[in-house]
Amino acid sequence: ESADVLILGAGPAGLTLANLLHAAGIDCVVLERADRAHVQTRARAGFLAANTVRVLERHGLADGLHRRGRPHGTCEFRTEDGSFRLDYGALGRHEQHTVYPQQDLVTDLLTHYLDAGGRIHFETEARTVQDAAGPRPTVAVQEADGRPDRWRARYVAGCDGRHGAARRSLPTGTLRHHRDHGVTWLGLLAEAPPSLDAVGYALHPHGFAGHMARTADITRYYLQYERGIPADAWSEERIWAELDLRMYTAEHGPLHHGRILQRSVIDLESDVIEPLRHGSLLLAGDAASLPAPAAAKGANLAVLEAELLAEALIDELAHHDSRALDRYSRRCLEHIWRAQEFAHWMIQLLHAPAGPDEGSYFHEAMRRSRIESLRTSRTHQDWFAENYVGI
Ligand code: RFL
Repeated sequence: ESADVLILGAGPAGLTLANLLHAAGIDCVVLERADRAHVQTRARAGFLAANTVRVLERHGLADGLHRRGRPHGTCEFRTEDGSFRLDYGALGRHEQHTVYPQQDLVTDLLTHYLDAGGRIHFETEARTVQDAAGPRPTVAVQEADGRPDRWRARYVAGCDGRHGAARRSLPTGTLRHHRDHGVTWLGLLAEAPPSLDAVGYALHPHGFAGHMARTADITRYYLQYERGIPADAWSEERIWAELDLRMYTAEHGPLHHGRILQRSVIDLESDVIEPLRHGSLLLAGDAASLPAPAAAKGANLAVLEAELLAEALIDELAHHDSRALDRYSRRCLEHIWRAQEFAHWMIQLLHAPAGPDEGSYFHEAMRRSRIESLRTSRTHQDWFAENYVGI
């Protein structure tokens, strides 16, 4: 079996790419390890940057998020010293987020692609990409029934995330720049309406707590968590008690409590693959770079890179012009490192230092000063807003 472009993975990166290529008449197929129901219900990101919305609008993929997404432009910082709000939508470039659950975006992208006649194989796991150095790469797969198969292509788009086959198939010597920030979060989805009309970032001696709206009935919370402890170690009572404490509800009013629908442990790590192209194999989304979730950049980078990759592949396959493909890695890496730098800054802002600086008065004082600068300096606020929503 064959296609001009084999797309590994049906996440935001793979499905955006698939829609754009298919609309341009490029022969492509998506191979996805999971089944359709799993892909459409995997709750992860929720904050879409203005640029992400513009990309999706440009290609007629934004109907769902226009109907059900909600604009969002405020965050609130709470510390021992009090609280302040930043209307980031009115600062910097005056851009807002659109709150739209990732699984809804993925469902929209998938529906649009299938309605347009796009090809996808679920429950088909890519094992390895072979002969990527040359013009005839192949992908060894395992089908739903366990049968091995092999696909041929001219290009393989590795959009299969951080643990996918594309990364595994990179030649030895490929650079993977990795950083473990030494901080762990317990990520929670609560069956409870949002309790603030803002993204809440709380800095407490017990550690960071975060509040992010998802829908009218669902809220995402994060709690800084001890590394190595299983996700189910804390009872729901303990979780809500910690959230109440760290969000300073005594001063700022109660949180809506509710059932915890989902929990996961997230070690805050970042990495970047360089370069993102190896002959006929091109990486996009989490396969290319994992920005720590502290700055909500992952899904947004995935969509941005998918558009750049689609344009480059269309130039190459429809017009025999390979210049954009040659520039693809360099262009993406500029955005990736910008996002990485901001995520790193956010991690420093939200957490007491981990590792050798743990408990260091010097670092803690710098962190307080950084928060104070953000509270009082319009220039700093503009910079924050530009990076927070920007991509
Ligand atoms: P995905 O979404 O992981 O999709 C990859 C797809 O590839 C499939 N796959 C394979 N298929 C075939 N063969 C194989 N060998 C395969 N291996 C894997 C998988 O089943 C899957 O369907 O990657 P993509 O498209 O690059 O998209 C990246 C985003 O999903 C990710 O960056 C974001 O979710 C990160 N992120 C956030 N990003 C934001 O922009 N805003 C946010 O608010 C935000 N919140 C978050 C997040 C990530 C989180 N997690 C996962 C820690 C919140 C959380 C809790």
